[in-house]
Amino acid sequence: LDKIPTWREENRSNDKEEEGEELTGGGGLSDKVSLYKGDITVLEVDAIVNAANSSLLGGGGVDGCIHKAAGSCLYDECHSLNGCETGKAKITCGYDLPAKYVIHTVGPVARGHVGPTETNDLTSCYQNSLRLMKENGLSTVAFPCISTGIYGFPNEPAADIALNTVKSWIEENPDKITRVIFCVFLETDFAIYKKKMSVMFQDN
Ligand code: AR6
Repeated sequence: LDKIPTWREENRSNDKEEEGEELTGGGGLSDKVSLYKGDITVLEVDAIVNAANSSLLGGGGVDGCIHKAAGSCLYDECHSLNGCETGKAKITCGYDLPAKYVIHTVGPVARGHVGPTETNDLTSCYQNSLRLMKENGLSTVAFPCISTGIYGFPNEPAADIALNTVKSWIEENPDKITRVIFCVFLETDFAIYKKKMSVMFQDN
């Protein structure tokens, strides 16, 4: 985790290094979030979030990558969980992953449509994942862009939901979470998150 800069650190090295500007304090919102582009299965965090389906028995996309990297014990534990409803989340061990736990959440099947149901369900995915973090005393987590792949949730509104929900949660639970990594896989999502985070996390 030390290798992944916080949003504050990243923006300091980009913009302010040459000016030699001293940074004050810390502990702001931008110290608690990171934008990382790449494979979520390599991240050494307390928990990575899986964009699963309601069977929890694996599939394609990030779900397939996580099951492959975690090994068959993950499948066995998932098999014992009796599935998961859309918007809900369940936690398992991380097995062969560097992450200690996997939080499996089921995003809405949007197929390009964003209505109140899709919006509420995707918001619930982030909230219920963060709630499980809190209940299990975990402090570092990485989220993929839930529902934006096979489930077809448009990228831009999905990023708004992810960022706003996480931001509110950190503000309401300031002592619980020390780092949330937004783990994007595609260049389009990287650009969307970068633009939005620059506006939302300005205390750097
Ligand atoms: N690390 C991080 N992000 C990834 C990785 C990875 N290794 N691989 C893909 N992504 P998707 P969904 C990104 O389709 O839309 C499965 O079959 C990907 O580029 O994985 O919620 C499940 O079993 C995209 O940005 O999840 C379900 O049936 C994001 O992860 C269904 O897909 C989510 O894309 C869930 O669909």
